[in-house]
Amino acid sequence: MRAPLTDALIREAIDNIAFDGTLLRYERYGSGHINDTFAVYFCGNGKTWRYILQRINTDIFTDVDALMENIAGVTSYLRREIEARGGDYTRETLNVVPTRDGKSYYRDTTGGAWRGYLFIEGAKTYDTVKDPKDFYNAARAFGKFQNLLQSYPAATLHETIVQFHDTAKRYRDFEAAVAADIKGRVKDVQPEIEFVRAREKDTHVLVDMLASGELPLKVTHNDTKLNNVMIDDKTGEGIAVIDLDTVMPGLSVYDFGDSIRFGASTAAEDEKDLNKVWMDIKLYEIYLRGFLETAGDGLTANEIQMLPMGSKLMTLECGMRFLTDYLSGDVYFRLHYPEQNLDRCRTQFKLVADMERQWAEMEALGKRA
Ligand code: ADP
Ligand code: GN1
Ligand code: MG
Repeated sequence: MRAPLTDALIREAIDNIAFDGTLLRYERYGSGHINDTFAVYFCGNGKTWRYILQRINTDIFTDVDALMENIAGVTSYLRREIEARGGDYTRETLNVVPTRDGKSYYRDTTGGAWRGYLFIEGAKTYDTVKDPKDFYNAARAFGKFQNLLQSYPAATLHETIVQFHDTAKRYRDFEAAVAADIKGRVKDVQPEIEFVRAREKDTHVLVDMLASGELPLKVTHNDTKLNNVMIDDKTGEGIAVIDLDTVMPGLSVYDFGDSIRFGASTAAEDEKDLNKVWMDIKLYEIYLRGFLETAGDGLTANEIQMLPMGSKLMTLECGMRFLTDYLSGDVYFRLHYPEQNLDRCRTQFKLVADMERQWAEMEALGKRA
């Protein structure tokens, strides 16, 4: 378990990372569910600037050396690619700020692990699609990222979370949580449990295709939500793909699908009013177009055909994970209120049902593309 976050602990981390300038203040930042993220403000010579400081979730990422080795490898590779194209690597990828003794992260006195990043300025992440153009540009950014990573030496990557998107294993974890029922919540979520059980067979489809060689194993991002891509304030382009903790070998169709799960929804991930939650087929079409423009050449016919299934299974898996966490006493995802995981799981299942309703159209869009 991670120690409670105190000002003293945050200050200790700030003091030990080689940030420039005189510290002004820090604040919680962003809406990620996993790490503790802060913006830290500094000044000097009449200017102010900021960095990102993160306490890594070591309950989830237990091998921080392996995790940071991946990040160092991927970011330095991307830096070379960006420089070769005349781009600005300080904005177009993450840049780790080392600790004062030259390491990639700082281990605090409670065992917590902290890292610093250059702050990517002049760009934002979005929690919902406000302008479809942003979603199109996010698609292009994730597609390009996926394409670039195809020449990355996969064998050097550590698996930071084992079987992260093994949907069949996620199903078994869900059944184990139902059987254990440690919080006595099973009785309250029967419709949700039945929803998942009715789709047990689906959870095998893509992992089976991977096992049989019908789908290739690629280096993928594995957490392609809209708020993991920085959209440039001026150009609207997806300038940088961030949150690289889960870059690992995986399925390209899951990277596509996770973006659809989050960004093609008409409502927030924790919307309570399910009448507001739909999968917007127009947003699906827009994302598909952007993704195929940049990643399309590297995709096989089977991958393109399985994009709808990738979308449905990433959404089902995420719903199962929220439900499993709810049944297990909310130990994984950060909560802002008590029943949030239940609300989150319900939106995901509503989206799955809505994808099933629009299945023929989703498939037809892929064929026309
Ligand atoms: P989590 O794993 O908890 O989702 P992220 O790495 O995605 O953590 O960071 C959370 C949020 O912080 C992001 O959605 C983004 O808004 C912001 N963020 C992270 N890194 C940077 C950066 N280098 N520059 C600017 N904003 C960032
Ligand atoms: C987490 O870290 P963040 O908030 O970008 C989670 C994803 C889920 C997502 C659901 C390492 O993503 O797998 O899809 O929440 N990341 C991890 O919103 O588990
Ligand atoms: Mg994130």
